[in-house]
Amino acid sequence: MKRPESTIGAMPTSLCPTPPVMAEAEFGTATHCPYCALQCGMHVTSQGVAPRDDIPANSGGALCQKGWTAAELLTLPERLTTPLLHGKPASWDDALDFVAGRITRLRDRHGPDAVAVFGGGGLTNEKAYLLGKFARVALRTSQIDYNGRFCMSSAAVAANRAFGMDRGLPFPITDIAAADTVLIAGGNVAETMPPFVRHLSGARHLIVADPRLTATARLAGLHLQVTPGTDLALALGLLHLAIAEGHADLDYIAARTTGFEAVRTSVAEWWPERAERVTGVPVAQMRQAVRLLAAAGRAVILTGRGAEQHAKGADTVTAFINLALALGLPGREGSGYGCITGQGNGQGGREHGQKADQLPGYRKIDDPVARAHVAAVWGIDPDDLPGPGRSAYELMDALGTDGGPKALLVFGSNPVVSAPRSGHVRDRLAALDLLVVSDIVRSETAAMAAVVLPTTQWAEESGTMTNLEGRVLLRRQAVAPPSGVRSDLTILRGLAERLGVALSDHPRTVFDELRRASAGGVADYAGITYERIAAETGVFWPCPAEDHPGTPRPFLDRFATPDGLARFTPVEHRPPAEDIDDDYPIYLTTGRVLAHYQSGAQTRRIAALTQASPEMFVELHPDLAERLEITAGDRVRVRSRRGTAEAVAKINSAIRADTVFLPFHWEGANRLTNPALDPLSRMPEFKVCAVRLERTGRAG
Ligand SMILES: Nc1nc2c(c(=O)[nH]1)N[C@H]1C(S)=C(S)[C@@H](COP(=O)(O)OP(=O)(O)OC[C@H]3O[C@@H](n4cnc5c(=O)[nH]c(N)nc54)[C@H](O)[C@@H]3O)O[C@H]1N2
Ligand SMILES: Nc1nc2c(c(=O)[nH]1)N[C@H]1C(S)=C(S)[C@@H](COP(=O)(O)OP(=O)(O)OC[C@H]3O[C@@H](n4cnc5c(=O)[nH]c(N)nc54)[C@H](O)[C@@H]3O)O[C@H]1N2
Ligand code: SF4
Ligand SMILES: [Mo]
Repeated sequence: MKRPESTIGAMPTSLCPTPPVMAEAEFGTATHCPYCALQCGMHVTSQGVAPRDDIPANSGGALCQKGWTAAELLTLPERLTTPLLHGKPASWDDALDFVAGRITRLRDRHGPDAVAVFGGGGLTNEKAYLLGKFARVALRTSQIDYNGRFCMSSAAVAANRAFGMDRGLPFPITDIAAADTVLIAGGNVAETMPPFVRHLSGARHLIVADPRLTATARLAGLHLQVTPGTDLALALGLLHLAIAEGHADLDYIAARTTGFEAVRTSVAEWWPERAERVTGVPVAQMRQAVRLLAAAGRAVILTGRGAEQHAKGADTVTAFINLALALGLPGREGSGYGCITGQGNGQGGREHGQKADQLPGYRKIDDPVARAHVAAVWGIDPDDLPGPGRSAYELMDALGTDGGPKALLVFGSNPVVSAPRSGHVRDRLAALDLLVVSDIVRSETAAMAAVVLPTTQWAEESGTMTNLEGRVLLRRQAVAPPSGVRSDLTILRGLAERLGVALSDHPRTVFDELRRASAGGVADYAGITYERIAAETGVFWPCPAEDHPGTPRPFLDRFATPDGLARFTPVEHRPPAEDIDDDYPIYLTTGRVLAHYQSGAQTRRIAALTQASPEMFVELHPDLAERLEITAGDRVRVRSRRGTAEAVAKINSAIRADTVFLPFHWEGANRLTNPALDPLSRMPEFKVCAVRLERTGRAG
């Protein structure tokens, strides 16, 4: 059971290649990776990138394959450098005049909600903030949401409900190294954040819940091979066992929480055999997991998208938080619950107002006090602030319909590939009067747009990013952008100007305004300055004043609820929105591979990464393959009630025999996925639906 130190101490070389040798003098400007929420520190040099060793997330100089090849993004031959109007090169004035003219006409005819905005968790805090302000003040629309709805929303709901605050990791990532036991439910960090594995190296016991024996699960002493969509039952079963075996920390529960009795009653019927029947995880393994968590001096429970991207994701995360609270973990140094935030600015991107129901500082848009504060910073009447709008998929679903938006402006997302039931999303985008996309390349979504606006990217501009720990970082400009492109901030300023509203496009000015807008909110950035971030290698929010040290561990003394107590909430298991049946007898789950990022718009254009992972594959178990007479390399059609996808068969006993896996980095996987939404978070059920498979071509 106890893992030998050596299995996790060293990073497998395939996950983290050796750095190229680079002389000190050649180091360019210190910045951060363009991709995930680990936000590894890197230098951009004339020869590529080199890791920084002052950033704790990747201290010791780790980068993954995507990070090592990131400099190629700066010289992509397919880089957009001129605006496109109906597919033809146009001047900036012509493109922006056209967009503003169309917006004005649509607004006059149908009202301000005829124009919608879709943002992204990869945008800097400055961009996310300005996008929200642009929507509410310049467009006066309520119709804004972003791709974080597809990513972080279920964990956010659960953390807000339990702790009164949603900071992915409410502790520094380095705390994880000191934990005795770490449980990861539905996260594959060895592929999605390889340097994260270094922070697991101190943990003596790693437990991973995943329907696949992933690279991460291989590092674990205990792999709980759950049936897709059953983590809620797993967490209920684990809590039942923890209570039954006397592991509930009653002193902690009395001192720091409220609501335990109702939860205790609700898990009484989740005896382990029942949990085994639903999840497929043997009772003995559940018992072992509970004992390892309970025996640990320090223990950490983490969730990833595997547990969260379900129509019951918010309740699933709540069930894991209930388990953590019963064991007395949150708010104790070195222990706790955390969600592994995904996108580069997945944390900051969900705090400053590009979400349908939110204003800067993680304020609620329907809270009169929040509206008054933000309206004062923006110099408008609170009554002129729109109310909450539609969530991401509901917004996509309404495009071009009666009463739905007629125009959509996309900044930092490629929903044609990444949204659920993407065939339908394509149809809705095609029904728009106006689609505008700001991007660095002609993504699948940009290819549908009437207007494409070429923008600057990461190392070509400065801005702040908040990493998965809630540490606000400075991503500095390291190179000059190609001529012809404009930053998203300048694009927003240009459009707002044409609509009669003045906005600044200077990152630091925008950040200073964000600080004021966030002051007094849950995510309070008031005391954070570019100078402090540079001097302190990042500042943890909340940080209400310039002489405040920032808050690495916000829950040590009290939780962010009105009474300071964490809330237990009883939750109930239910089956997936679409279960398997005779017509569609196999579970489909989706996720990521090491070499590609998200919709693949960036990484599919990098030679080393497409070489490592050239095409869409479907992973299936040898028993299932034999039954379907499929052999490795065959071409396979995967079909759900919503569409079909073609893929190459990859046969692998690491996956459950009732489940197949598709990466979503190519257009296809999401034609199949089910847009059933979580009632609380509006997160779609990316991680489970029912499919059938047929062979369409032989290998070779
Ligand atoms: N290489 C790479 N890294 C990335 C990204 C990327 O696109 N590529 N994206 C970044 C972003 S935005 C995010 S959100 C993170 C995501 O990071 P992760 O959450 O680690 O990524 P996923 O591959 O989506 O899902 C993790 C695992 O969930 C498992 N899973 C599927 N269904 C279930 C289920 O029902 N229950 C359980 N317990 N597990 C299940 C899958 O088999 C998969 O191994 O990664 C970030 N890092
Ligand atoms: N089936 C399935 N679907 C999923 C998921 C899953 O696990 N399974 N995961 C979901 C998750 S967690 C996420 S986060 C989403 C992500 O999916 P998307 O929202 O599609 O994310 P990206 O592919 O990162 O899209 C970013 C786009 O913005 C461009 N870009 C990069 N930098 C900038 C910039 O500074 N400004 C502008 N304007 N553009 C820029 C990139 O070139 C790219 O085209 O996918 C979701 N979809
Ligand atoms: S782990 Fe994430 S932040 Fe670090 S190099 Fe890889 S993609 Fe970049
Ligand atoms: Mo994500």
